[in-house]
Amino acid sequence: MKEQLVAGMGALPGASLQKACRLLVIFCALHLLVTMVYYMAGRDLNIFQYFTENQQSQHDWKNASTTPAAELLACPETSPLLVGPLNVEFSKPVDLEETKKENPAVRDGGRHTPKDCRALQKVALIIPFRHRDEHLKYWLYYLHPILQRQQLDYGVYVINQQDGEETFNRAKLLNVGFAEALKDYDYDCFVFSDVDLIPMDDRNIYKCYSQPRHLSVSMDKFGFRLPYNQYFGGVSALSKEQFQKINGFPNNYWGWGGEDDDIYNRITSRGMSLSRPDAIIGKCRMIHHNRDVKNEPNPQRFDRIAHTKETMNSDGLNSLSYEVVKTEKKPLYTIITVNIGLPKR
Ligand code: UDH
Ligand code: NGS
Repeated sequence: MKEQLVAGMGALPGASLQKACRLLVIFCALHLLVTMVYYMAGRDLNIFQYFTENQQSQHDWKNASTTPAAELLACPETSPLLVGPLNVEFSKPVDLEETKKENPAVRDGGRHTPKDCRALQKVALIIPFRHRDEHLKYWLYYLHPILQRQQLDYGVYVINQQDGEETFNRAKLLNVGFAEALKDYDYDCFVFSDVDLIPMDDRNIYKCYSQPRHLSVSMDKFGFRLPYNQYFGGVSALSKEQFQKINGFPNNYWGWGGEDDDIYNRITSRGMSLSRPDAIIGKCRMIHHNRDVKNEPNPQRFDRIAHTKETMNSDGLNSLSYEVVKTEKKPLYTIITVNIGLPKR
């Protein structure tokens, strides 16, 4: 009895000691785990952001050492660099060497990639062009800073219709721009801009949306509103898929007018609609000029836009033919001079 009592009294403290030790070990393990988690988080927050923000994190992570660009976080949906309304005027002439100095991050050929984040879109800017050097200077002067603040991975392509007797053909030049830009880089978005249109607000983002985008919705020459609801002229943006879905733009609008209405018809006949900024963000200025020679109003335009549905399947990207005469990578843009032929008689 005495022995039992002694044994019993001795067993009690031993068991609680064991229990206490076990608790201590668990506590230490937990402490170690928590410390490690905080240490990792403090050392490299990117680990956590990668898994939440980056859907393809596993892929990027694996390739991080070989492709440094993939290590960058995706740029935010809204760039923090935007400033909003801009003062746009055309009184002082532009010196392109100065413009180049003011935009040191723009690479030859007019290419730019944000350095602190991975751009959400790769955008080719396509400008139809002939004999508008002064306008091009203003365009480059105003647009390069805007496009950089918009954090786009972009390139500027001026498609120059070869000098000669041919009538101007805006839409065909834009088709050429699409085809040529894709040979240069894996663009996923195409912004087609007249050379004489400058946005007055950098929140008008030169990128693509889920529907084809009309960007020049509020032009000074139309009293800062649309001239008509279906208007799609000036500046527009289509993703590669949207552009291919409509078989590109028409090739057979020679001279002024109607090609933008044809493009509108193509978009709606393929079940798409237009996306647009509001009339404040969409404000833009046009550089005033006289009518160009060899770009007289096209008398066939009304007949053509009445038949877009029938013609669009055989006139467009799938019937595009041209000859590149010269490609030059200038410090702020790539200029591609092309022979686009003559209207069919
Ligand atoms: N373009 C050229 N060179 C030309 C013709 C057109 O570069 O010879 C390009 C240029 O990018 C221009 C775009 O094509 O911005 C559209 O040209 P457009 O002539 O259709 O358009 P815009 O609305 O002029 O600029 C229409 C005639 C304006 C007459 C004004 C009279 N006051
Ligand atoms: C329409 C033209 C469009 C042109 C728009 C604005 O009448 O191509 O005017 O022109 N459509 C036809 O002629 C069928 S503008 O005032 O900018 O010269 O874009």
